[in-house]
Amino acid sequence: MSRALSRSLAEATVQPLNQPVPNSPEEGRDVSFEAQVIAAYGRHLQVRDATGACHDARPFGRKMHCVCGDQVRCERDAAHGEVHVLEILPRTSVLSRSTLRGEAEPVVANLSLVVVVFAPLPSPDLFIVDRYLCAASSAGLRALVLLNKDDLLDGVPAEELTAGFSAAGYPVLRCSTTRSAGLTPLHDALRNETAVFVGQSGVGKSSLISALVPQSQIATGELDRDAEGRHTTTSSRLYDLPGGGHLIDSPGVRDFAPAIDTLEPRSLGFPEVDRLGVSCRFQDCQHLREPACAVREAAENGSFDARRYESYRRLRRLYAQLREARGPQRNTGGRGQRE
Ligand SMILES: Nc1nc2c(ncn2[C@@H]2O[C@H](COP(=O)(O)OP(=O)(O)OP(=O)(O)O)[C@@H](O)[C@H]2O)c(=O)[nH]1
Ligand SMILES: [Mg+2]
Ligand SMILES: [Zn+2]
Repeated sequence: MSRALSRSLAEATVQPLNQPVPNSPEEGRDVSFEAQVIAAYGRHLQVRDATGACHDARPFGRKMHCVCGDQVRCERDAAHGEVHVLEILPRTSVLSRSTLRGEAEPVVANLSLVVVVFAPLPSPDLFIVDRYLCAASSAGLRALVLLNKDDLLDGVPAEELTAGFSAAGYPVLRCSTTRSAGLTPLHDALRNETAVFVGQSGVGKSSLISALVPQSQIATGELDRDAEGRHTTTSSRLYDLPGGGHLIDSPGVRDFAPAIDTLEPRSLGFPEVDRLGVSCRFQDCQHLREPACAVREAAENGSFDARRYESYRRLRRLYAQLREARGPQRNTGGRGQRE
């Protein structure tokens, strides 16, 4: 087990809900039980059972890919003092990304809301925000855009960064974790949701969760300082939100590509393209160079945010590259095959 994870799992036992199960005679029996994956670092998992007790666990079988939020059926392996995950129960939702080979990889499961966090610092990559929003839409999930560290805007109007997202129809909130500003509307938006915080490394996802879930203070122990002095979360972890709901912290990314098979092939998950595309001359318009393309015209006349349109074009190119990287598919069941 990696140092970071073993430390993070050890720290987790300090939390009130994360008490390890005491040894008991019953423990020797191989009893199957259901639990939720509350931390995932590759194949190292922590699961929480119905009594609230937490166990270190690992998937039984090479092909099983458990993620934070999964509901699973487990069995205690008394001989080795381990808990095995035997089965992932059906997921109500899954946020997925694409690997460089174009294969879908689940990131987090059974959530209701994706919170895409960005900040003035580190220098924001709004294309990453767009692509997370597309992944959320293709997973059938609601999404919220959160501008954190608004204390660092330095005179730049927040709207310059957020207007494209609002125009697309996404709720946008802004806050400063360090100044505890704007946290009440955020708390309200998260109540009774199971929300994942995603975004670039260093935008303040873990800080936000520490602020919203006071008992999670220990989670900052999970953060490693790299050579540049930046904090980095290495495993996804689920926290209980006081007043109802759950928040999942996730490791920051340098880049993100949505899973290509779940992306809606015409709009790639851009709601504006979906809306405007019905007026294109060609039904199979890809909104690039085709004549009488309502999407491109809207971008030219300013009624569709030009940066978001550029983001759509970039994702269209990436989509083609990833499909090529993956090669021909034997199974033609995916939505992406209908193109
Ligand atoms: N100025 C300012 N700094 C903040 C704010 N929120 C977080 N920070 C700082 O930003 C740095 C990174 O915060 P983290 O919470 O570790 O960021 P993260 O998104 O979890 O990063 P990864 O785990 O690498 O993905 C820390 O030094 C925080 O103190 C804020 O609202 N304003
Ligand atoms: Mg973090
Ligand atoms: Zn078009």
